[in-house]
Amino acid sequence: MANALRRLSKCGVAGFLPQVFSRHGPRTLPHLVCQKRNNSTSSKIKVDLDPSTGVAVMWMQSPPVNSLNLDLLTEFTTTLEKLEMDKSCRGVIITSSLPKIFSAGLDILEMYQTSPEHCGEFWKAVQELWLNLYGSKLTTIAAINGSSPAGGCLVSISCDYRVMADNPRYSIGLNETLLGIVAPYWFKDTMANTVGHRTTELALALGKLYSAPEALTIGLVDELVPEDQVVNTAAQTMGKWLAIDEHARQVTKAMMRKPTIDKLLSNREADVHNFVSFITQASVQKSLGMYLKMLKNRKG
Ligand code: CO8
Repeated sequence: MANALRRLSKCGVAGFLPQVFSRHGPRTLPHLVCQKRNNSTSSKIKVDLDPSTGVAVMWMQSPPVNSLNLDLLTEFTTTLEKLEMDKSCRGVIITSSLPKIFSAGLDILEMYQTSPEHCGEFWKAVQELWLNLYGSKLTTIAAINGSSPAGGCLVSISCDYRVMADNPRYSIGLNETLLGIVAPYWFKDTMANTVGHRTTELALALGKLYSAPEALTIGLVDELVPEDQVVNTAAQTMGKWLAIDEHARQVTKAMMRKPTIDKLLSNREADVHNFVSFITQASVQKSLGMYLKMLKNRKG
């Protein structure tokens, strides 16, 4: 289990990393990334860390649609873990370097006509990403600069705050039922923790993809801004979050999220088993095949 997660998961309502606050102290972040350090470029994620503000920007850059395949999932988790351990980093903005797309969600090809062993490995990587992101002690903000269905929505709602491009063509939601599959309970829990039970029930049952304005109305995102201001607005918002007492914020986050995280932690293997036996069913594979075909036909 990742260090970051252990820290947040074990965090009670007292005594969580008091030195973090005293080391950094509250401060504001007026503007994004002017002096960058420790920047690294890997194949699917680019990281810009500004030590003067303590803010890193993670740019997903996996064309054509940032679909979360095993490589991207693994790199995402590793990158986040490194930032968690970097004492100069206090907040992460997650965004996309691709036009019009935040992330197309889980890569369907990882679940379609692959072996049960591969599906299991893939699902563990999905769990790992969520556990690390939802449980991160860092402040996390999604700068959603394009469409964000299914797993893309999960990444977004696992962050502390969401800024989305004000474009009705961009959509976000957990649309799993449209693929003939079922969002796992921890996807559902994360959504319910964000928008409430009844809205989640409707959203999941109907596989609803909300346009950006609709997403704002139901509280699925927190703020809409013009497309070219999404990352900068996220950075300004980050400044407000980083001005809060670090220890108090982290303990509060742990208090809100720990029960949801613990539910999966105590049940990980069964969750992998359930996923593999569900996704490898002939009827589910047929639905995925039809959905992939529909995506291709839509082009023509
Ligand atoms: N996985 C794999 N390939 C994808 C995916 C994906 N999620 N999304 C798009 N692609 C492929 C397309 O098939 C296409 O391939 P090709 O070029 O070979 O024809 C290519 O990416 C480009 O796609 P588009 O032409 O559709 O690109 P657009 O810019 O027109 O549209 C969208 C981008 C809006 C993202 C659109 O591609 C889309 O709607 N994609 C599908 C999104 C989706 O429904 N994702 C759900 C994934 S499932 C998930 O995340 C949670 C699963 C939980 C499982 C639980 C089971 C128990």
